[in-house]
Amino acid sequence: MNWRRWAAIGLTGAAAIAAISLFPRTDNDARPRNQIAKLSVPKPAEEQQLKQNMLRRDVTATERLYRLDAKGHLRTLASDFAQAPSGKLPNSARELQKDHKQFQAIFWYDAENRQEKQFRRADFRPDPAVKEQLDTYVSYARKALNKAKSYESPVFPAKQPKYFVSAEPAKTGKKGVIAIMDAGILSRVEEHQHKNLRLIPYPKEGKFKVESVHADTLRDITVKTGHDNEKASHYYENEIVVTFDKKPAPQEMRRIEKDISGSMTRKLNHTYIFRSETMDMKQLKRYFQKKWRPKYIEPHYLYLTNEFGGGFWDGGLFNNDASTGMQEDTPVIPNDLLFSEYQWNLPVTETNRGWKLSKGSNDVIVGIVDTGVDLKHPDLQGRLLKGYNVINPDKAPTDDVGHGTHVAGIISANVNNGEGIAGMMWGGKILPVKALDKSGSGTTYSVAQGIIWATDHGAKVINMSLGNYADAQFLHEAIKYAYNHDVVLIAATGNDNTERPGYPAAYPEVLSVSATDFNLKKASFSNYGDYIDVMAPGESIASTYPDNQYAALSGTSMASPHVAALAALIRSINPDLKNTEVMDIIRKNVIDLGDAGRDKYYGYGQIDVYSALQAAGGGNAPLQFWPQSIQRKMDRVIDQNK
Ligand SMILES: [Ca+2]
Ligand SMILES: [Ca+2]
Repeated sequence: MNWRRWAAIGLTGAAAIAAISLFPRTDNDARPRNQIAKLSVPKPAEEQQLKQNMLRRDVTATERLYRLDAKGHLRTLASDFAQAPSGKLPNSARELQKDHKQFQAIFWYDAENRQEKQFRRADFRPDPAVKEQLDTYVSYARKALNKAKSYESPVFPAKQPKYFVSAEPAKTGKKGVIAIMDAGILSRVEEHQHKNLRLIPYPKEGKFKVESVHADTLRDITVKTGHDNEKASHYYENEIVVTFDKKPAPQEMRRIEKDISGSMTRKLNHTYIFRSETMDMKQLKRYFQKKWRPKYIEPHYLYLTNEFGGGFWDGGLFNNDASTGMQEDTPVIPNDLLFSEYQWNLPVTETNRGWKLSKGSNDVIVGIVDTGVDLKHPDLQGRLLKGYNVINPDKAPTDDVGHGTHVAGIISANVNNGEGIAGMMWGGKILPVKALDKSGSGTTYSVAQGIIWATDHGAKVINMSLGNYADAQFLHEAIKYAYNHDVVLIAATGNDNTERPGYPAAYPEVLSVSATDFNLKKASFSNYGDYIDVMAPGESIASTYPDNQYAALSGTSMASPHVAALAALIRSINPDLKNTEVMDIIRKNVIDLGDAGRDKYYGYGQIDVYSALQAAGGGNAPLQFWPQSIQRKMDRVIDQNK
């Protein structure tokens, strides 16, 4: 399997602004907002081209975010510089470099006093060939500061961009701050998206041999191009998942290991993963079926991330100087640097209005089963719990891909801290669970274990921005375990523009999320079908990225965390609601899109945070829930007084 991605995005800032203004909020307006255009499936060559375009847009969008972020930091430094007593340099350059290693060198430049002081990081060692270009751009930056103007160089060298130079003047005099920025994030996003877009058939990075079968028939297939991925489900060739009715005794286990010339690599309750040195999956299956009659047996499937190359959105949303008051009709506008220009996804989901009802409680824990999270990102500080690394339990759940960090930021990047982006929650805690490895893939086992671990460690909501087209019973067992423990489970549907149901999204216990674009239309890559519950924004979503950076990415992976955050906000405003009630509120309080009512392209519609929080109601629970709600409150009071 894999979530093959394609898309044709022709977006402009004007279109994005139009989408917002076309979107007046009128309560009880049940009319559908747009009709689905006829879906067309691109041919493999077109698809490859579309993916390449997406990748370019993704890198462009990230560069824009990156430059804006750098500019914000430099303005703060320039203002410190202007206010510092003469002859004294502020400490802030060194402070900034400590946790933002992309600021390779910072110069305090003062033309009037003919002074310049440089702070270089120890790891800043440009090639001699690049150095000349660097010196030229720094000299342009000085000239700009002499005229009290800003400066930004292009990224260079052109073939493999490593740097750019940026400068901001202090408010007074011919002085200011120049920075040499490391632009390595651009090649990192490009490399990352090459894998995620499957511009290569499948990243053969696993430690073991990977094979593919047709998702429906389990017939062998060979995946040669990105296009072949749609029907394929990948699994480990020499491994098998076996669930016994009764746990094998130690001597039986020894017998199995001898018979298969292999070993049991992992186990969870009655389910075991076996790896053989000599047998392939089919031989293993025959062996276990014949000799041990297990409860069920299936390949050890691989799950991959569901993100897509980004588009880019260009245009201001609203004025940052607007009132930050909390009047009924004024959206809350946080001061996070990238919010106003890039985070189109919050106003269209009515998140800002929703904050008037709840900003999220720290009692609510959201488990993110993914590639881990950048535990040191400044915009996630204070939001992360210790978490767990399923891949390597001795290590912290650090993100070596970027995917999980991006998902975490959408839910709960620090809001109104003047840095980066605003998450959808001001409060709330993230439980990072690393179940996908550095190639962005994980297995039935690792994902199932991640879900169970998160459930056992307090997660009230679990986000799964990952999937596979094969229905794996072992994963379904883990899903049911979490569901029966009152967890709200949210999953991305996949990016193949296909009706084929993906798992875990298509399990009935899971709220499945597809992606909308800037125009509130189904994103061209987004999967669809009768199992879709709701839509959320999934194109060019700005969020946190490893090493204290920000990136714009697209995919149903980016849509899913919007709904996870909404579930957590609902559980903050009304902790008495059961998981089924939370899911119901999310489905019933939406912006209807496409054909009237529930339809297969938009599910119930796009989430509406404000309406959903109103319906969840805290002390004023909606009528349909009040008997249960009152009963549970009474039970709690009785329990407390026992
Ligand atoms: Ca922030
Ligand atoms: Ca509809």
